[in-house]
Amino acid sequence: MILPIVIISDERWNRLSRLQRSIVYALVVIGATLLILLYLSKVSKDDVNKKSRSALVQEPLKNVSLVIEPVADASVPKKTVVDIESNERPIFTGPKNARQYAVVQSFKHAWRGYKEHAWGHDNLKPVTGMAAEWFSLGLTIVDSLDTAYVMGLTEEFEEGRQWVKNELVFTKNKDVNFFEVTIRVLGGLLSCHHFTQDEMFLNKATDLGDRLMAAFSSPSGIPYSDVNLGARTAHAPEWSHYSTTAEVTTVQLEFRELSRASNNPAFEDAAAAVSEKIHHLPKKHGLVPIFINPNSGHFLPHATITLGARGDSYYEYLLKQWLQTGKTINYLLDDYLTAIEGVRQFLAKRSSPSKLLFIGELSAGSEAFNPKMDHLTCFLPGTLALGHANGLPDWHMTMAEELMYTCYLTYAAHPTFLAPEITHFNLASTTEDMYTKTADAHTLLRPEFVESLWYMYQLTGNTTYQEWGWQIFQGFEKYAKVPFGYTSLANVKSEKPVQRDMMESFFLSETLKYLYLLFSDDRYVIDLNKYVINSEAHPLPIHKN
Ligand code: DMJ
Repeated sequence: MILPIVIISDERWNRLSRLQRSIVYALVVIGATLLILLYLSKVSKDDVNKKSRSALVQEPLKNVSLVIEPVADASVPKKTVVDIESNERPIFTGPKNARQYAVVQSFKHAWRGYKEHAWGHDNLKPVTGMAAEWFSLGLTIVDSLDTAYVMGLTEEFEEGRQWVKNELVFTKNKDVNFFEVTIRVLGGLLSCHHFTQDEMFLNKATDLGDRLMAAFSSPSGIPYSDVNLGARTAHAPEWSHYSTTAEVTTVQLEFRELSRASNNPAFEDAAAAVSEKIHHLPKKHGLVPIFINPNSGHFLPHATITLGARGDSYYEYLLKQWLQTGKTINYLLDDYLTAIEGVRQFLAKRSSPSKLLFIGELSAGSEAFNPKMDHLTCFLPGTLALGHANGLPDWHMTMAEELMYTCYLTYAAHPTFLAPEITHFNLASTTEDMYTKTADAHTLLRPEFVESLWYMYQLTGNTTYQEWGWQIFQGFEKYAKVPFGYTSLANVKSEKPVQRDMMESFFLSETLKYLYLLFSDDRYVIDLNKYVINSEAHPLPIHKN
């Protein structure tokens, strides 16, 4: 429309009559107006399109609250969880305060004793300075190597790394426990690989994973308990036809991570099939008997139901697998929510006279309630708090806080400030809420209580949990520290407990790692939005799916 002005020269323009010039002006004005109208109509159309697109995108957000309820449809969108990029891996720079420094000194003391007296063997007997063998896999080194890394102990880490690289082999003709080797050795190697990106760790993990796969060769796919790594064969334990429920359901985080890291889905497929199979078995409101037959694929009817020994980490791995896979596998969340409701209905009771909340058991055969709680059960408050932080109901957190306090009292009740292996509760006493039988009064310096303290501290920021951890750490220092390391004790009720002369690998792998993290000023040093921690305290990255 502006053409007339451009192409008409001055001379010709001057020759036009006033009327002709007015017509040209009018044409230009009309053209310009039409152009402006056309432009405006296009902009408003785009705007409408954009608005309707954004309305469509937001539509599924209306269902966000579904996350706290059992979700039946796998297609419901979930909150996105971000894969950890290599440049986002945490950098561990060592202790930052006196308490962390004290824990590092404990780790160094234990490591030095093990190095001098049992290097390359599974365990140290820290009183006599002898070695103890279990699987002949240098268990203490492999299990505690990522703790050295997290504590910033570069010298110890390098010593261990060299041993793994040069000495760790899986070719011995020897039976090992499938679950223990998976959580301690495979889990340890995978954490070290994730943090360092050193392929040597992944190569070792893959070799081990290949050999452990023999466990799945049962008729049902439910793993056998024992694997001969050298021969690549597997079988049930000598004393039974059954596998332990918590054992067969506590390998999935590790096998999945191995698949993701090695690009071989076979590991994840075999382990995930076990969870799926168990998902379809009948249960008591989500609660499972502690034995399962790898031939038939069925639970042992009327076996004990407990969140302690042989049951515990079944529940832990339901939640953690759901988190590891970016909240995309809905039946895991369903099973977890149903089970925790089952815990509330059948296992959670209050003691007398103080009404302390505790988790009891249903006895084998009769299913009668037994008011006893293993120290192992003290993993539960941490797991409940983790679920709550990921959108699960508020009463899960209330239960976590109450159980945390009960677990604390199982320590505080004794002159050693250490907890026994098992605590019994009274349901109708007027004087004592809890008591310890002599046969149950030992301690292996287990991690579950300090593990839960760390979860509670990271997820709430409440420093009371740090104070409780510090009190327990004093108990370890005063009663369990011996010249070559830290020893299990026979009786927490005695101020002069008999020393059992055994340092469990989980004391370095888990107990000291959780204490170190608990005392960190930066409570997100290992961020629970980015990591799931396996049952042996080895951090593994969370994936998108
Ligand atoms: C560890 O080996 C693991 O935490 C396992 O799941 C349970 N028992 C010990 C520590 O108590």
